[in-house]
Amino acid sequence: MANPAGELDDISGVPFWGPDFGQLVAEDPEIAGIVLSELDRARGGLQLIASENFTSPAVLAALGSTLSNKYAEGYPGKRYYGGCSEVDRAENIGIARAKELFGAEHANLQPHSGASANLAAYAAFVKPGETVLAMSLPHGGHLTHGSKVNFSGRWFDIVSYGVREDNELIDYDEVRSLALEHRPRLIICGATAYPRLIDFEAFRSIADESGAILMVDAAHFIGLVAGKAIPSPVPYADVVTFTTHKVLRGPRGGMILTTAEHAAAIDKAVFPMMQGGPLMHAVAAKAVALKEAMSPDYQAYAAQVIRNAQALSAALASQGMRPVSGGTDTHLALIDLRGVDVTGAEAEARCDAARITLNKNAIPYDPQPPAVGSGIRVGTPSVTTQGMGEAEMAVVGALIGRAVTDPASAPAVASEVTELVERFPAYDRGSVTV
Ligand code: DSN
Repeated sequence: MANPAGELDDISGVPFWGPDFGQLVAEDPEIAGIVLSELDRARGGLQLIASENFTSPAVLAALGSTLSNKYAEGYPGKRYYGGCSEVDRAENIGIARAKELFGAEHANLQPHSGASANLAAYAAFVKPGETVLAMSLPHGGHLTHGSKVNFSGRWFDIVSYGVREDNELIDYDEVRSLALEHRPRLIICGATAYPRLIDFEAFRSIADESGAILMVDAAHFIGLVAGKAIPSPVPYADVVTFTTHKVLRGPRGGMILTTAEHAAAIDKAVFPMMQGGPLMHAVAAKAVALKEAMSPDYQAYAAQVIRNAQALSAALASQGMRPVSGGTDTHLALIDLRGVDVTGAEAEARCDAARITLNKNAIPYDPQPPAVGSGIRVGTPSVTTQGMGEAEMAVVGALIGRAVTDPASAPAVASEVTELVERFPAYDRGSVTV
């Protein structure tokens, strides 16, 4: 064996058939060119999509490894294929790290995505036709929380809750009365465009009162939980699903935490009910990200993500762009643009022309159709990874303001964006070489 565990002191001469970008350039220059131009696009502008981040070179190395080749249907020690000794070690390490980091009784690292993790949670707890109570998409929920065009809305009897019109906060009284009226089998909390903390204790008590399983879809904020910057849903939830590529800064993928009581049901739901072979390179990369998230540096990062979102939200508010609910406690702000008479779709396109990437978003009680939207969503995971702080967020807010309200300013704003991102590069020049 060329590289047994513990013999990593001198890896010179150890064959590692990992990423060799030169080979891609030689074999497929078309795709190689796209990889490079995407890197240029991402590095050349401000990335404010709240669900994106810049993952580390170590995570990318695990992702680009030969672990991608291994079939490993099943779980460590109980596989349907031979030759799983090494991937078993990677998955066991990842599971142990997830349990330690989140204080969870059980972890499943195999879901390919957040939607897959959610599908598995439904599969574990709900039968087709049974009732599920979840946050409505137009009020900040997720496609998999009951949208009619998704399996969740097609297969289950969905009852939706939302936010109050006056304060744009989750209406816990409404959640409770809907739960007692409809007696859902499953209650889901968690959102994609809700800037405030969720009261997990209140949801637990509603679930107990109505006899429901409580699922927290923590995809957006689990990285803040990992960094101890916000309270954890783990002590309250029966199951916590999430993606690993948002604030958590891991590879694209999903993960599930659950109690010992539900561990077997969740594992069976992930495999064999809805997935086949796990993506072992992604499982290993998740383990790497979890290790990174255990560091004091990561905790400082998570706290800064929130301070930056608050600074950005305040900077936008000072220009007449209203933060929904008045601000944010998390990594994202939802901004109502009606005060500056610009739609979400217009704002997204105008920012794009100025090298600022963000997304249009519905705001609660939005008069516009979803494809237009009255708002934008901005998030700070990526810019914080680049090292930006509150001072830079004030500048970013001003740049967004100019781009959104004056389309003619796009070239000037773009050149200021370039100057800013060159001072805070995403991936040091040289970390990716041909
Ligand atoms: N699409 C993700 C987001 O942007 O919030 C959620 O899955």
